[in-house]
Amino acid sequence: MRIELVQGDITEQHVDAIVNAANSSLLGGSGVDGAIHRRGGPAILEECRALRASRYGRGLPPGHAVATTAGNLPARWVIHTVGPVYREEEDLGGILRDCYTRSLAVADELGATTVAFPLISAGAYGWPHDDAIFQALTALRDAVTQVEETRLVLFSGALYTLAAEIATRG
Ligand code: AR6
Repeated sequence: MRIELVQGDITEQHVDAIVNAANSSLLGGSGVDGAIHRRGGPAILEECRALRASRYGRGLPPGHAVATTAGNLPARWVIHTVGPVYREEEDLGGILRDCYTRSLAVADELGATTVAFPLISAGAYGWPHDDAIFQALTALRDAVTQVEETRLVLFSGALYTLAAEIATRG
């Protein structure tokens, strides 16, 4: 699987599936979640509500992933995952890596071969940027999947530069 670093807005990515850094409620929020629902339109929220009613009445747990349509976005699907809230006193890196791995497993079920990820947990959920990038790259490099191309979409130039540095460090 090819891993590309891209600076930009995930809602503009022309890929089979984009991943949303959602919260357990699946009912939207700020950050990348807000942007996806705003640009994707109400179809995504309707499907999220249906998923809550049918399968996730108690919420989607951190580290899990589930797909909906992508509404008006250029992608075909949105894969919603919930990152862990950062806690210095607890190692939750495994749950953060699960977000990437399980999103790719959902992509495999859908038959998606190109997938774009945001930097999960690195905004409202407070994860230190360098470790969020490290965990993302580790999970993507270790993944066993049919997906051919993943893009890690960095929202700012500074995050992109940091990711490029961490990627070359190995
Ligand atoms: N495209 C790409 N990346 C973006 C975009 C965008 N349009 N918008 C923000 N980012 P966050 P989290 C970056 O807070 O930390 C929501 O309210 C952002 O700069 O979106 O997992 C949810 O509902 C940062 O680098 O997600 C949850 O309640 C990264 O995306 C909570 O926030 C993740 O920041 C999830 O928090």
